[in-house]
Order: sequence, then structure tokens, then C-alpha cells
Amino acid sequence: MGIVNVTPDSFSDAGLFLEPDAAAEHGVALANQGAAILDVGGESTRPGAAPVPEEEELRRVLPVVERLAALDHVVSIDTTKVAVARRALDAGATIVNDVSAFRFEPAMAGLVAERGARCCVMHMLGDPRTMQENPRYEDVVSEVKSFLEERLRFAVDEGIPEERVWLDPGIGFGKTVEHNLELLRRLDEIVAIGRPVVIGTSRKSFLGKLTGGKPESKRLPGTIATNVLALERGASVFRVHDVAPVLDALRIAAATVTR
Ligand code: HH2
Repeated sequence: MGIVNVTPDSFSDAGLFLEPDAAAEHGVALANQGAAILDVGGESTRPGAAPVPEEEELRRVLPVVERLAALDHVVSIDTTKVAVARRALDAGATIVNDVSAFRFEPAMAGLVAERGARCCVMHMLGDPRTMQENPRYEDVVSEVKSFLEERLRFAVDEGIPEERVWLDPGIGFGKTVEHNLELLRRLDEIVAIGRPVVIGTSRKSFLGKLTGGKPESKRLPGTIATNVLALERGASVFRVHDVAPVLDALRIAAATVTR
């Protein structure tokens, strides 16, 4: 899954692809590098990010979704807003990536059900404005697992067939470095829920902290290491900025995994 951020304030690549043409071109480049899915987002979820009004988010993402879908790319829409997801599905997106797991707008689940879309539900502690303020868990893996199981039940109760739901432990969303590492270490416990697991470590700050304070532009080795480990522990979808090098690493890793 290649990341197409149409935002002025993402933690990485902020403002690089604000124009629809530039963003769509970037999406096509990621697809050419081997991305099977292009994840288009118009609202940064980095810690402390300010919410974006609906009209502004629509203005950012719709032309990009339209262009990429018209070129027959598989597009997911990274949003927590039902109105944005609805218009993106109208424009050709087929997956809803909701980092709030339908908590911010529960009607999102009904929309996904009605449209026969696939969805990714992700764990986050609270909301982006406060999630990194001293996050605490008794046992981060079992709490994230229970949350995802509950959200999966909610999705199914709302009419989404279980086969259309992917789960994501939400690396960096209300987690310390140690929480992120523990989730990666014990990812098999999340995989055991029985749905495809999405993993998003790309360029995230814990990789910088673990490598002596490296900036985003220098976090590719950490991104590769964590995605390879996640693959080995059973993850199915890898959300990344740098598709070509991560895909090469995943291909090599996949060739050595015995299942
Ligand atoms: N991470 C980000 C955004 N959306 N979706 C899923 N399913 N999993 C993730 O880990 C995830 C996500 C944050 O990364 P990015 O889009 O690069 O940054 P920003 O939110 O600042 O635009």
C-alpha cells in the first residue's frame, strides 16, 4: 500500500503533493514501483495535528481519487469522515482506511456495508491531538487485540462481511517506542484474530528514536527492518512511502518464510 498524502502538514512529505496533478502523479509512480493499493489521505493524523474541515479535505482528496481510479488503480481513502468516504467511494475508491476504527463517526460502518467496500480498522488511543500524551497500557498487545476484536464485531453487526475487514494495530498512534516494539514483537497475537493485518511503520518517529535521532528522510532502513519482521510475523498489507525498496525487501523475505 503506497501512501499518497495530500496535506500541508503530514509528518513526512508534507506539502510535496498538494496539487492534485502532483499527488496523482506520485500515486502513479508508487503503483509503477509495485504498490497494489494507493492510500489517499487529506488529513494528517500526526500527533497534535489540527482537524481539517470536511470541505477542505474533500477539495484535497477527491480529484486525486478520481484520477487514480480512472487509471484503474485500487484506491483506499484514508479518512475518519463519512462524507469524505462517501464521495471518495463515488469517485472510485474501493477501500475505506479509518484510523478511528468507526469511533469518530459510527455511520462509517453502514456506508462501507452499503457500498460493499473493504475497510481497514485501526487502533488509536483517544484522538491525534492527545494520543501521545503519556500513553499507558497494562499490556499493550492484549488491549489492542481486544479493541480490534470489538471493532470487528461492531463492523460485522453493522453489516460488513467479515472477509472485507482488515485490522491494524496502529503503530505510533498513542504508543511509546516500547509499545510499538512490543506490538511488532507479538504481532502474531493480532494476526491470530484471523483477519488480514495492515502494518504502518513507514518513517515513523520511533524509528528515528531507535537510530540516534535520524530524521524522516533517513528512516528507510528502519522501515524495511520493521516491515520484514511484520511479514515474518504474519502481516499482509504494508503501508509505506518508499514502495520500491520495501517491496524488494518483502519479496526476499517472503521467499524465505515457511508457512
Ligand atoms: N499511519 C498514518 C496514517 N494512516 N493508516 C493505517 N491503516 N495505518 C497506519 O499506521 C497509518 C494510517 C500516519 O502516517 P502518514 O500518513 O505518513 O502521516 P500523516 O498522518 O501525518 O499524514
